[in-house]
Amino acid sequence: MRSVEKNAKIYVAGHRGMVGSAIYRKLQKEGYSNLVVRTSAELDLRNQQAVTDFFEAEKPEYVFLAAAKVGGIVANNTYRADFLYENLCIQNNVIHQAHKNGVKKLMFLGSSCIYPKLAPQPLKEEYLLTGLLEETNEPYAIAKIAGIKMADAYRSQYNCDFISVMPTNLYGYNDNYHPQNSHVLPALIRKFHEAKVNGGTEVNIWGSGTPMREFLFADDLADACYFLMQNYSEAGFLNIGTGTDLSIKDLALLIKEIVGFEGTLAFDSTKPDGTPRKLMDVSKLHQLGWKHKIELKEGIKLAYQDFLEKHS
Ligand code: GFB
Repeated sequence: MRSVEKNAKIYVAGHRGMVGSAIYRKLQKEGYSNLVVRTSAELDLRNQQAVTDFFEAEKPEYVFLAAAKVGGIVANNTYRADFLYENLCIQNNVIHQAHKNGVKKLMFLGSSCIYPKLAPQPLKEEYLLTGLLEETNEPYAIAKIAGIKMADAYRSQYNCDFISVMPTNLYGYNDNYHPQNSHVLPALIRKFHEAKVNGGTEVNIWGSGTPMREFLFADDLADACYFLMQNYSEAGFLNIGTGTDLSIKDLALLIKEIVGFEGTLAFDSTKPDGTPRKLMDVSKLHQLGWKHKIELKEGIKLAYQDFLEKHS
């Protein structure tokens, strides 16, 4: 970050996840040498005392809070209590200790699911809390909204420079390919690949295929986070996305083509569609001077290559 000397102590919470590892790689590439990381086995961020001890010992100057319990629509709808409890614990502990230990700047990462299910599209930041949330991920959304409000409350009461960013649906290196708990894009990469190599003739797509989704490559998100840590210090939050979306059916056809599967698609109406659309308005981000670089087709090819290297 321009205003930060290269040996500033920066803590990346969640550095093993898809987002945290992308941020960690970006900071290393930019020449930051004093990076602090802990695996979840080394530091359970749900444990208040453990987080207190960690911050008192390490005294990081900057924090990227990319650690969270995350998952796709079925995971969110299945583990509703876990998504609420664990994410509230993590962000309460990290944000509070960042304040108590004089962290200069903290970035909280949320998600586009914080918006009302039927808000006007594209989603502007001011639409937050103007309507009912999407039922399948309401616990996670409530936790992330609480994180935004907590960062703002610490800015108001303690003058903390804590910022929040809301990425759209993400994919990329180190994604989660779990058959039930993953997000749609990695799930379809895995399904089409396994059908191709196993001689399958049909791939099951959850829902109707009609919902629209926007997808941002995680390395682009990391670049945006690096940019905003230098150029954004306000209450509220900023959308981070590409500003374009496509239907789940069209996404499936694109992944089918890239993977080289020649069978057919079947749509499983027993699975939820979730919110019909959640396209983000990224004009504020563009006005600040940042725009994504990796387009969807190229990104899917990169993600598929990463999948092949790690899972086959
Ligand atoms: O990515 P996804 O799980 O989450 O699902 P959301 C997006 C759409 O893809 C839904 C459909 O309409 C799914 O029914 N879909 C089709 C599939 N086939 C599949 C499949 O094999 N796996 C999955 N997972 N979906 C999440 C929120 O919502 O978005 C999280 O639940 C988070 O909290 C995340 O906010 C970014 O985009 O619907």
